[in-house]
Formats: sequence, structure tokens, C-alpha cells
Amino acid sequence: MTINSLIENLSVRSKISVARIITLIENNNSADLTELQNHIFRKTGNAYRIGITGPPGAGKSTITNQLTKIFRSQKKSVGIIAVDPTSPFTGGALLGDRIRMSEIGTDELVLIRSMASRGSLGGLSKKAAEAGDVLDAAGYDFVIFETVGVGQSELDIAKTADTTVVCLVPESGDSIQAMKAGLMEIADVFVLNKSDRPGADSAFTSLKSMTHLKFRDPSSWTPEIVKTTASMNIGITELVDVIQNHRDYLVSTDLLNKNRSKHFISRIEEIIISKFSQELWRKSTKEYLLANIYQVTEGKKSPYELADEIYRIFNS
Ligand SMILES: Nc1nc2c(ncn2[C@@H]2O[C@H](COP(=O)(O)OP(=O)(O)OP(=O)(O)O)[C@@H](O)[C@H]2O)c(=O)[nH]1
Ligand SMILES: [Mg+2]
Repeated sequence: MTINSLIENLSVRSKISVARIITLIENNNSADLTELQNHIFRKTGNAYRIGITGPPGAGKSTITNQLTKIFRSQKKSVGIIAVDPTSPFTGGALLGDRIRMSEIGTDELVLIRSMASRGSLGGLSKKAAEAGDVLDAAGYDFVIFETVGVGQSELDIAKTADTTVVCLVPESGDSIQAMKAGLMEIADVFVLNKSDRPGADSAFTSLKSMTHLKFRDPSSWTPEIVKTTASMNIGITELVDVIQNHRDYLVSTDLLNKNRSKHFISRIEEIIISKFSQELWRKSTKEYLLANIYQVTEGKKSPYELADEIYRIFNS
């Protein structure tokens, strides 16, 4: 299939075209696809993007599966991107598998895609965002990003989501860990999953007091907390309601657009930095660096001085 026919076929009913375009983007590290991505981008803007993150095994896939079933009962189509920043090897297969094997896996209007890091984390969140664009352009009503909360990557992915759901479990100290890992900063909604387990009530209370301490401003959004037992489909309708509340809040305050423009600013900055660094590191600057690095190693010049010299060569 040519790129043009892929674009023509781009719709929720053509999973093959969608999957092929995502693969093209995933494998491409050059600017060759700019034109394709320009085309795709013009068709985006209609999907609502939900990020679901949290520690390994917290129940993210189970929740994604149950959420998707509700969205489907509302006749909405759902594209799911399971991002596995921990695994450069499996192609992210494990993350996606639990969903793929479930009832929604065979639904014509649900597309599930796994993406793994292949060594570069920064690149992964960029590509996940671009894959989200493809699903958006294809007409999926919801795009869900599932990602394990282990570091920077989920923070980056949160940048591209309209609503970020942080999924925790009652195990002691989990909410404290979330604070440390920066999940508090990105959460619009907390899910306390596995509420069938002991300690759920006290975990709920401590999470509640934490969010209220942190978000005192009554005019801004205070993350809502939903207790769920995803494996038994308990609490999921409430979660859908809370996501909808957040969406309404974003729309009524115009924050939906403002946040999206912030995301675009970061994306554009990244594109420019990458263009700039390709230009900067041409043959002459790289050679100059390698030929003169000994001066820094021997303490004759500081790294700043050598960087300045290289920058001057670049500008001349
Ligand atoms: N007891 C209990 N188990 C649950 C609940 N939700 C999910 N599980 C189980 O927890 C395990 C992990 O669930 P997943 O949905 O795969 O969790 P995940 O966060 O997607 O895991 P990773 O993607 O590997 O990080 C599975 O065995 C689920 O059946 C729940 O509410 N209560
Ligand atoms: Mg999972």
C-alpha cells in the first residue's frame, strides 16, 4: 500500500491502515514522514485522550479494559496505546496482552497497540503521542495511553493526555511513593484500585488528605479519588463520571485548549531542538570536539569554554 492509499483508508474501520501508519512512524527516525504526519495532523483534534499510569500490576490494563467496555456501550470507538518503557525487548507485548486477550480485543471499533522503548525513552513518549495522533485522525473517539509509572516517561505521556488517571493500590505507602515519583503533579484523577483488599479505607483517607493539602486553591481542579475493584467491575461507572467531570471542567474553563497548546509548545520545542542538534553536529564541529577534548581532560579548558568555541564555529 502506498502512503497515499494508507491516508485515504485511515478510518476506525481500517485497522490495517492505522496499524501500518503507526509502524511507519515507530520505525522512522528521519524527517521522511513529515508530509504524512502533516496530513494526519490536520485531521486530529476530535479524540479525547486519557492517560492511565501507576505502579506495575496496579490494575491499569484491567481498568482500561472495563473503561473501554463502557465507552463501547456508549457507541464510542476506542484506541489503546500500551506503552512499556521498561521493556526494549518484548515489543511491549506483555502490557497489551491482557487487554488483547479480553472481550474488547476482537471488537471492530477497538484498536490496541503496544509500543516499547527500543532503548530511547524520550523517543518513546514522542512516538506514543504521534501514534495517538494517528488514532485521533482515524476517528477514534477516545485514545487511552496505558503506561507503567516508573519514571520520566509517564510524566511525558501525561503531557499529551487531556485527563491523566493515576492508578494506585491500598498497599501501605503506595500513595507516599506516588508523591515522591511526581505522580501527584500529573494526576487529574486518582483510582484506588484493588479496594477489595485490606487497608483500602485508610489508603483512601490518606490519599484524600494529601490531595486536599496539596490543592488548596478552590478555583482550580482538585484531583478526585475513585475507589475501584476493577477485576469485579466495581467503581468503573464512577470513574467514567469523574473523567467526564474533569472533561467538563476543562471545556468550561477553556483549559482543554490551553493545555493542548502547552503540549504543542513542548512538542515544537523538541522538534526544533532535534533539528538544531542535527545541524550543529556537522562534521567540522564533531571533529573539533574530538580534536580538542584533551584540553578539557587535562584541565586546560572548562567544558563551557570548549562548548563556546564549538558554538562559534557553528555560527561562523
Ligand atoms: N484483587 C484484585 N485484583 C485485581 C484488581 N484489578 C486487577 N487485579 C488483578 O491484578 C493483576 C494485575 O492487573 P493488570 O490490570 O494487569 O495490572 P497492570 O497495572 O496493567 O499491570 P502492568 O501492565 O503489568 O503494570 C491481575 O491479576 C488482575 O486480575 C482488583 O480490583 N482487585
Ligand atoms: Mg498492564
